[in-house]
Amino acid sequence: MISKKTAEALNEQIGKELYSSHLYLAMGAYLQAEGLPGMAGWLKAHAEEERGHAMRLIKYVEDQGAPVRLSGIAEPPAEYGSPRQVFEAVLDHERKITASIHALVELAIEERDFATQAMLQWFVTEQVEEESVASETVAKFKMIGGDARGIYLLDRELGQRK
Ligand code: OFO
Repeated sequence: MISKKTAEALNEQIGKELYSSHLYLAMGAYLQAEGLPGMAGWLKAHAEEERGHAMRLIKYVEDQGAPVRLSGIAEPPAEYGSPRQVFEAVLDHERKITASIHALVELAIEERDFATQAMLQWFVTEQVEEESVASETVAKFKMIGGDARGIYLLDRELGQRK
């Protein structure tokens, strides 16, 4: 059994994961409209992953016999200045999600809640991967600068994500 405070914090995290999914879907739609289907596909696949993160947390809260409470999902931005800005926003968002996961771990440690600590380890590892992929992509955009051929090739590369 998890504490009421932990259940509330996990429910908040579920809301954040669902917002991440929404955000990446909106970013994908923006890039599709910009004529970059590879980058759009990458973000849409990422949106699916975020939904998976929410589902993983929902299952854990259910398994602990605590109530699942879904909040409304805020409207994500629909416009960005450039494809590079989209991926900078992804990196920034993932850093915030990492901080949020770490705060959950801190709470679980404080409460000597070993099961929640163990469950959260998966998310701690996942966030390392998420930040690393986003930051590599931002680095590639910096290398390319405004070169249209570079953008075209990066679109193709990101489009290979399954
Ligand atoms: Fe769920 O990791 Fe990204 O946001």
